[in-house]
Amino acid sequence: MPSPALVPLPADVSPTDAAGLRLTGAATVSGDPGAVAALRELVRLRTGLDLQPAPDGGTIALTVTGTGAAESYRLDADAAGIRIDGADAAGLFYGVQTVGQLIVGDADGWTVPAVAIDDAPRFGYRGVMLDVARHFHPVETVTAYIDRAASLKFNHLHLHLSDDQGWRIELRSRPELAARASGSGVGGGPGGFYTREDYRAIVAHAAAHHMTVVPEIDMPGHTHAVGLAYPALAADPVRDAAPDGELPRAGEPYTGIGVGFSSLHPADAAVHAFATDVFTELADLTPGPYLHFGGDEALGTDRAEYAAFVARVSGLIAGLGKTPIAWHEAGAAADLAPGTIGQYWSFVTPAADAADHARAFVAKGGRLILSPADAVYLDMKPSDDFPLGLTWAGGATSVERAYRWEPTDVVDGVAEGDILGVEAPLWSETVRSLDDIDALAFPRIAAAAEAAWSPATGTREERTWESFRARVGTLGPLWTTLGIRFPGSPEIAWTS
Ligand code: TNX
Repeated sequence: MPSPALVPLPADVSPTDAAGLRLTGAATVSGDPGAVAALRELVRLRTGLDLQPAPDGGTIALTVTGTGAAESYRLDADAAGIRIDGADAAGLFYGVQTVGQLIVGDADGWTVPAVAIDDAPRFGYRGVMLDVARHFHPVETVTAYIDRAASLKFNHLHLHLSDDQGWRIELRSRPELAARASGSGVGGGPGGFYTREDYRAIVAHAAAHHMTVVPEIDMPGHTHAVGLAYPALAADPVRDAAPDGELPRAGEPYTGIGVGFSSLHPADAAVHAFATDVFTELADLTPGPYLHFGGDEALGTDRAEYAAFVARVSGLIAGLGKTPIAWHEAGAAADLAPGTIGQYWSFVTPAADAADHARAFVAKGGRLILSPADAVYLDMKPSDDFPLGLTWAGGATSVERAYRWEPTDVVDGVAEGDILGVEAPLWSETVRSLDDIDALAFPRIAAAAEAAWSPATGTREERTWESFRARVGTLGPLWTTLGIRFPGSPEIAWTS
């Protein structure tokens, strides 16, 4: 019996020769109310069938057992029915997502093959990042991306909420940010921001899909927009990295895609008061354990002042009871708060100081989130002729390149236990809509999901590019019914 095609590959799949379940409108579903609702919705979208809820003993029985590894589940399917036992609500939710991928249609209707699956994630942090600063994306786009990511068993949504081009969240303590620094984006345009209620709605939608929101306010660089609201806090633009050659002007919106020219005055008391207000309010709005403070590409900031600044901000966040996260450059700061998480964004083969900076987080009791840009930066073009995306991370990133890397092989001296997880960022310089998001993210987001969830490469027969390529090709019909406008990547043989 061939294994059913699942992405991310489960820890253990045992197909059996027995007949599978014929799924009809007569099937019933019972158990945990949240999981019952999620399964009914998924089956309705995929098949049009309206499964009837039953008090107990349904054809499909969904249970939270309260024992076993976090986020794990056991799934047994045969001709009589399907039983899913989740260790916790998240594990049960992931079992339901697996059912969504198991359903196959033919001329006679819908079937779930007979199978036994024991599944648990490799990493506890499985993230996607959406840049809502370069182009603002409304709440309904963010919630749609949450739905997509959760279906692939991602459990963190990192929101890049501020950058040179705009500030995207309303804060009571600093009202000028939303009022004066949010009205534009790359290429001009209307910009936008989330009200506190919008942000809470995103957090709630994420939580309902077992995802934790990780908000990022990037500093001391990537802060040109702060100067539109609070001119005294921002240094004059110092370095022209804009491809069109135009140096941004202090106090005027920046609509280009250059990086590295902006900085807050890192040693000013007024800047520290600003950072305190911003992260205190963000901590208050955010139930999750992490606050990300950026720290990347502060090319115009004095090195010693940069180190003192990121150390201070990491301590501020730790003092608020949250775990700080920073891009790996912040590893250069000797006094970073112990336990700060580093987000590695160099290549699969580290460039320059990146590996040293990454190891510095581990040396201080922190762990790493791996986002190697030449593998999992979803904003890279998938092929040279693709209309959207960038190419700086070693040229176009094929699906194969997105798949073929192993987390423990990236930074020497960093072991499995030093890795908190894997995150696939989507920067939005060229991304204006949900269609653009789908076009760049899919199908490579599924490769990132497998790096984050599935057993290490080389430990399972099916944990290979050849297997992945075949498995992901079968998800086309499911993705289509979920409304995902994925491009027909020529590297994949799609099932129609
Ligand atoms: C680098 S990755 C950046 C972003 C850009 C991205 C474009 C990182 C920490 N900084 O500012 O949007 O490249 O791919």
